[in-house]
Amino acid sequence: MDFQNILFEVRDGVALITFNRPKALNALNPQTLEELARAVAAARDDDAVRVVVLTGAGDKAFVAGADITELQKMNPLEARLFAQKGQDVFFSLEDLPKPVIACVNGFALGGGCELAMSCDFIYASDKAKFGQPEINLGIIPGFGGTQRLARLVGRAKAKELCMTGEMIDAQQAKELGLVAKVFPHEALLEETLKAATAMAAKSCTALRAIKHVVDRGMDADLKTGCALEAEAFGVCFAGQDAKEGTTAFLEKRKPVFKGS
Ligand code: CO8
Repeated sequence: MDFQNILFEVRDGVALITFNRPKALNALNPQTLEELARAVAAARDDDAVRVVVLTGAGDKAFVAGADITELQKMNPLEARLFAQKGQDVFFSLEDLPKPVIACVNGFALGGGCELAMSCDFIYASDKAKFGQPEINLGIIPGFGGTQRLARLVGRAKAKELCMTGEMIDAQQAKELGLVAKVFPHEALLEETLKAATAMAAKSCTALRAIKHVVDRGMDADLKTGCALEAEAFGVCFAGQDAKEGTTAFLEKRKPVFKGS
């Protein structure tokens, strides 16, 4: 595949997408968003890909936001369309029927924090920093940040972070429920890939069902969410993986999931 701003590789069932503009701290320009959209589609269409990991090249940044050089030139319509484009691409990560892990190796600011929040969960380096500093540029988050941050950390904390532009470290982000696990910086990628590879060996039917039910259920009332769960639970039993998993347990052996 022809990419200039990202790296895309598939190994052991895991697609690793690396934002690769380290000189601009991996800031998202229109071309990078377009390449991300293509990489997500490639991961969706490739049965060999069972889990996706996003990370940033270099030692400093995951993604330091939308590219401010590009933002500075935009008129209102272009800004609106760029925000919509980013939101569409980030929704494609949420809609991907496979787990997506953000491996946050440094700054995750503005659009970078919004990108990480569009993933299923975040593993962070102990050097990572999170924030929505758009307020310091006279603008607001535009790639879903006001909405996803409020859903993840609560309304008041989200408003505080967006209104002050304050950066928080990985440990604070974990305490807020934004980050699932924090690793020593040097171990982050290896630990994330280890977890992703282990997840790739699990039932992709069940993984898909968990993602769908948690995401859709969060937008619904409890009874509707539980109804979705019961329906998806039944769907798991329509395939071979549920039979294999339960039989392997009773036969005291490791299950081999085929993804049905
Ligand atoms: N865009 C473009 N270039 C950037 C960005 C960025 N977001 N962040 C860093 N860079 C560049 C710097 O300009 C610098 O380039 P150069 O070497 O050519 O001068 C290089 O990366 C290294 O950066 P610094 O020298 O600033 O490195 P420091 O270690 O001193 O500081 C920081 C690191 C704190 C991360 C600092 O670079 C910074 O504050 N960056 C901007 C962070 C930010 O404000 N992000 C939010 C951007 S707005 C956004 O994301 C909105 C999303 C929704 C858009 C909706 C569409 C309209």
